[in-house]
Amino acid sequence: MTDTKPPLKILLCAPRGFCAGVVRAIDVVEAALKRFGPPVYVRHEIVHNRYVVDALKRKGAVFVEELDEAPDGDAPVVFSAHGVAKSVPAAARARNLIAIDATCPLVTKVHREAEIHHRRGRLIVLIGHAGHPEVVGTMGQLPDDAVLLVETEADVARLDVPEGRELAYVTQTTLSVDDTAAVVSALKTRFPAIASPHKEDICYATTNRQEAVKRVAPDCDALIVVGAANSSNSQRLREVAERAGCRVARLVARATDIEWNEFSGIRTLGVTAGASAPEVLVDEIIDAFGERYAVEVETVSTADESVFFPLPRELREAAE
Ligand code: 2E4
Ligand code: SF4
Repeated sequence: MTDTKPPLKILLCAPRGFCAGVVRAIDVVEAALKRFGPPVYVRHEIVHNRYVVDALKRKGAVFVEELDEAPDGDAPVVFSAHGVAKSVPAAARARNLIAIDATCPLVTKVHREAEIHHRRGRLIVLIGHAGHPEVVGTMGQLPDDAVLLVETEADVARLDVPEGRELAYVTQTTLSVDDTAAVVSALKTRFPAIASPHKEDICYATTNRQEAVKRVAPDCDALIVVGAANSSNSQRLREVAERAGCRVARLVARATDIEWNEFSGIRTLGVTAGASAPEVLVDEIIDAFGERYAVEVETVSTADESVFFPLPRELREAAE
């Protein structure tokens, strides 16, 4: 039988999907389940992906939005990869809860940076998205009046900084590399003495995934980012594709979310995945295209990643 499906070239971005911080955060929940037994409470989605959350729920994890939804007693509470305000571990200590921190070490690095600048008397400018849990956590490292949040260049123009006050900036880890460069440049123009991070706060995984999309997007009729709508880094990948000239750039959680009419007549499709999206969902989406097209997959690699973060000490034995 001849295959009558139209041909489709899939350019598969590499790196894509899980980063070292996400692998560690999921492993923390698994190791806590092993060491303490279910239930293990998790404050906020451990990473922004329903599939991951549902899989952990089946193993005995219980997800809550706030610490006060977790009961008193021996069940541990894990803080999500996005980090938490200082008030959260403080409240856990006050209640004698077993608190386990799955904050990505690269988010914790930003927390410590902000703290050091604050101790040196600097006012902190945080570049990030208002209301995102990582931003709430980073702002919550310091007193309310110690951090000013900016999202755009226009926000920089509106900043109200007391005369003679020293400044430092830090950022959310999952921002658009290009948009952030513009905001940083506006900050440096207005406040030439502002202190910068030693090493960029946008993490290696965010940077590499955006770079790979930039490489493939100009060659694609459409691009799919596998990831959740509440995932900041995944949203940024979709924007990068759109700005790189991709006519159809969509963020898709599962194959059932694909609006097939948007993809009719395409010859080349880019595929990537946000840092919180498991590879099994990438496979699911490629298979769905395979049912409609004669698919040929080519991996386009723009960086090698070998970052690994060990588990928190108290869980290392349980994981072995
Ligand atoms: C922590 C920090 O921050 P974002 O919304 O992109 O989180 P997500 O859970 O989608 O990705 C993992 C992650 C966690 C990224 N940075
Ligand atoms: Fe950590 Fe970066 Fe992954 Fe966020 S995207 S969890 S900061 S490695």
